Amino acid sequence: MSVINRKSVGVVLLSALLLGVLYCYMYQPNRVFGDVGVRRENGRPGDDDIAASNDLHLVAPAHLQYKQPSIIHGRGDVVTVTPWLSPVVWEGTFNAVLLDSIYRPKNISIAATVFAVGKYIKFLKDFLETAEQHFFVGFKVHVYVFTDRPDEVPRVRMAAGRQLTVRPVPSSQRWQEISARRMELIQLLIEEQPRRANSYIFCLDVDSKFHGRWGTESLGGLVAVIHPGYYRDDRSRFPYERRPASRAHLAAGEGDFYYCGGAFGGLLQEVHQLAKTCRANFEDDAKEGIEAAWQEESHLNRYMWINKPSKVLSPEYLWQDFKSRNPEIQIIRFSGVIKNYAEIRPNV
Ligand code: UD2
Repeated sequence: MSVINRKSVGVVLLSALLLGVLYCYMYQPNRVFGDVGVRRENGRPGDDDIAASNDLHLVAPAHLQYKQPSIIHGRGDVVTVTPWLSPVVWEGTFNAVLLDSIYRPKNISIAATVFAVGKYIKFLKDFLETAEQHFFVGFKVHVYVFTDRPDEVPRVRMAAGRQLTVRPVPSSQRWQEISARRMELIQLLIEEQPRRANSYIFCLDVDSKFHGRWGTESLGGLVAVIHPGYYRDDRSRFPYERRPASRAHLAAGEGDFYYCGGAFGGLLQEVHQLAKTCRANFEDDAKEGIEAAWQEESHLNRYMWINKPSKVLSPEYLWQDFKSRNPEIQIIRFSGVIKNYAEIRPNV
């Protein structure tokens, strides 16, 4: 073997050795998941060869004490689980301290979209101020305001870890278009976001105020809110799109609940799928001259009939100020203000 060949073999062997050392260093379990020094009692991913999903794995602090949960006593006046076994969130069904302790170490981030086009800008101040008091307090929140009046966006003091971004959008002469175009803009916003686990988004109506806690209990893959106007009704009375020609249509005997278009959310990837599908169906309907009865709300209801939400929020999460409170509504967390449609909409 020549001197040069010997040198090459030496270099190759040395490189292989270095790569081996590097591989062992990177793939020691505790290093990958970054929990060096954490005791094994919490069973975090990293302690085993197979990692658990960060979202599904709910780790509580070791010494947290809270009221004993009961398996036989609970809310007897409302249904707290759907037929496909997703929780329905009502006051009294969750422990806020426990949930916050579980989610805080996960470094979650919450985006919220809100549209304030035309005269609806006047609702923005109350929306933002009350969100500071009640919406994911103590967590990372990024509010995206879509408006055609960026200069009129109010300055609201936000706590550390919370921020606001204004996105200019064109004005419109039709309220139906403003409401429906939200799906497209939500889809595009999500496509810009970095792909990371534990990022959630909620899409909310601006003509509303927060009155009570809206926090980690609302987190889930795909999250729907029961519309306050129809939750005691038979489904034959739900205002679904009924014309078979529309891609939003639901036939008699179909549909679980009537969900509202004014609040929905979940993990970024789930809401992206929802927004993309509703937008495509809305646009394909439009090409055939059809607009669903309640625009994107109708498409959302069709979507949720096929793609069952993994968490359902009770009407506590979107009430309407003009409605008197029913006995099962122990707290109103978010509620639509009374408005004069003729005065604020661009068309009737
Ligand atoms: C219902 C839904 C709403 C939507 C609509 C059907 C609830 C509580 N509300 O509300 O989400 O599904 O039916 O289209 O479920 N907007 C503007 N400028 C306008 C008009 C609308 O910014 O000129 C935005 C604003 O964010 C508003 C949202 O669109 O909150 C919905 O419009 P709306 O509140 O007039 O619709 P409404 O009350 O019929």
